[in-house]
Amino acid sequence: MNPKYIMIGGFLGAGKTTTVSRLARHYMDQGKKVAIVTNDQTTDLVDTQSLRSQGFDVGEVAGACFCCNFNELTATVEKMSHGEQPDIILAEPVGSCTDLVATVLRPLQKVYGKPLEIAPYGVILKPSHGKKILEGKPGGGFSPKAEYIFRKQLEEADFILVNRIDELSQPEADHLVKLLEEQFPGRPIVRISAKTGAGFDKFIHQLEQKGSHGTRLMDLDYDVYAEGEAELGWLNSQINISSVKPLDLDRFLLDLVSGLLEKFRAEGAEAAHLKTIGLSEATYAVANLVSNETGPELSLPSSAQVTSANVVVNARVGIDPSVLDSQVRSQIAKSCEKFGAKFEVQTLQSFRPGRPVPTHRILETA
Ligand SMILES: Nc1nc2c(ncn2[C@@H]2O[C@H](COP(=O)(O)OP(=O)(O)O)[C@@H](O)[C@H]2O)c(=O)[nH]1
Ligand SMILES: [Mg+2]
Repeated sequence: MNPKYIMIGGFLGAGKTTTVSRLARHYMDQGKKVAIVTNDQTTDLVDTQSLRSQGFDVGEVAGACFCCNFNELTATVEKMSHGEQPDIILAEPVGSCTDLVATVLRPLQKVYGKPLEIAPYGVILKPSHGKKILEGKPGGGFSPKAEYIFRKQLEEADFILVNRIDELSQPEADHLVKLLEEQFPGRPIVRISAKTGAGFDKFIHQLEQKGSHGTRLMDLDYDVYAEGEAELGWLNSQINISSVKPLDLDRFLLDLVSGLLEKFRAEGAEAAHLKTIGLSEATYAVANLVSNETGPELSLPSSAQVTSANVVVNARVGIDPSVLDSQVRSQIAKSCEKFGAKFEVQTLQSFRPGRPVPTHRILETA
């Protein structure tokens, strides 16, 4: 059997990593060999650390998105095979990327020399930003160019996943489904909760559909796409913290995320996704912020008291990267002071994503 390539798309903070983790466990429980590939514009990825901590086999494409670093995607998958092909490859693209059918799925079928089964391409709708963007109301938190990317991601989907139904009322979920049906007709819509697993039976059924998938090619204005991406400040950092007295790792991460949210609000800057992981010996905790409105979430608690930890921060915010840089440095100092900890910034990179220049762009389905 050829390996099955399952790519899960969706905007920053939509729930891709949580979904990939749940799917990986599902396929491993069936005795399948699963390889996960994460992706980011630079190194020090919270997603990689989080998925590895959960015991998965994870390869990383860091430095450019899959579309602009296609050869690295295929090389990473091959490196992970260790002479034995995985049955399932789960790939998570960067949440600000689109045009993935033409730049990843078609090239995997037409350029990559090895046979793969391409699963139907599912894209996750992020309800917090999705509602505002699909309702077309001004002040959705992002500029029209960033909203263009959000919509284009949904347009190229074979099917759409409405995530976080654990938090949505039935009328709220129905409203989102109606907006999607009107604006993106012809794509099956599946309601899921990546957190609880609700709806995953229907979701997995979609992934098992046979036929030709990943072929929904679309027009895309690369100028608008590039400008939309470049409106985001991007920051990845790794910090070591230590304290004499044990500190509560979960509370520390929540304090860091809450403090940063206050700073974003003070600047009128919308968070697309802020994610943090604290790693300490055998334990880890993950805290996230997916929009200014929804507030901080402790996604994976550690319930641990620690005297040292490696903290990784990944932020994608509608703000100048140099401002984001100083906000993160200042909040780290503030949270460490509050918890009586010392810190050392190991790495910190902040920038605006550059113009996407895909390795391949195939605009024919045949
Ligand atoms: N309540 C709830 N939270 C979720 C769900 N899916 C993801 N999240 C949370 O949303 C945040 C971002 O999820 P993540 O998987 O990292 O998103 P990604 O950026 O698309 O990979 C994390 O705090 C997750 O715990 C869900 O179905 N329900
Ligand atoms: Mg992710």
